Amino acid sequence: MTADQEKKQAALEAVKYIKDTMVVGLGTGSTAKHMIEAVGKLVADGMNLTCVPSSEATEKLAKELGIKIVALDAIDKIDVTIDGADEFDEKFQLIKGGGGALLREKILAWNTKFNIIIADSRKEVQKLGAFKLPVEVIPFATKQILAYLETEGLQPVQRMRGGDPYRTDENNNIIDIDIFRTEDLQALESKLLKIPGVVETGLFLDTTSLIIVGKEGGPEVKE
Ligand code: ABF
Repeated sequence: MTADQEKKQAALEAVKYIKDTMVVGLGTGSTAKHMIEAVGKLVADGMNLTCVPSSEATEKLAKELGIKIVALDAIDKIDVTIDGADEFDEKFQLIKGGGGALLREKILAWNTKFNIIIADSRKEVQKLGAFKLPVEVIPFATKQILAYLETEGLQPVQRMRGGDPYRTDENNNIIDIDIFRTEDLQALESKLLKIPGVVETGLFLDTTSLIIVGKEGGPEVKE
């Protein structure tokens, strides 16, 4: 199976957890795109869903598919959020944010009762960090944070797009860092969040309820 076929398979398995009248968090990325298209079909078939997008891109796609979208502050709690990931390990620790949406994704996950991650098999790793960890920072502090992270041996690189600094939906910058040699991810998360100007990291260490992985023989549901 191709990675995209695995992504679609995982997405179609995940939407089975969506029930009528639920509030659903919609993730971001190419795997989430398959899920959003499937949610569009549920809505077209008459399911009454209220959805909260994790990015402007997801909001645009959802609206094109006729999905009812509300802002996070319009609801009390999200019933289920389905989102992708860049890497996950056996402890359900994730790296997210390759698509630049980590802040709103983490806010949705924190406000969700049941978080489902959908992924192709290549996302499963023994140890997080082959994929660089995205860290969202405010532009005012970016240069100083880059310098500090360099002294910490994290090999920081500011994410660029078309020759300019990448800007998130919240108009922040992203710095990608190498955490492969880091053993204590909880300690790293705390350390990063203490740096003035750091808004959020792409480490999702304890938010995930279920991981669905697309596989040749059928989706693998990890609980
Ligand atoms: C999103 O899913 C991001 O956090 C993550 O970067 C992305 C994975 O991208 P894809 O599904 O396109 O592989 O939630």
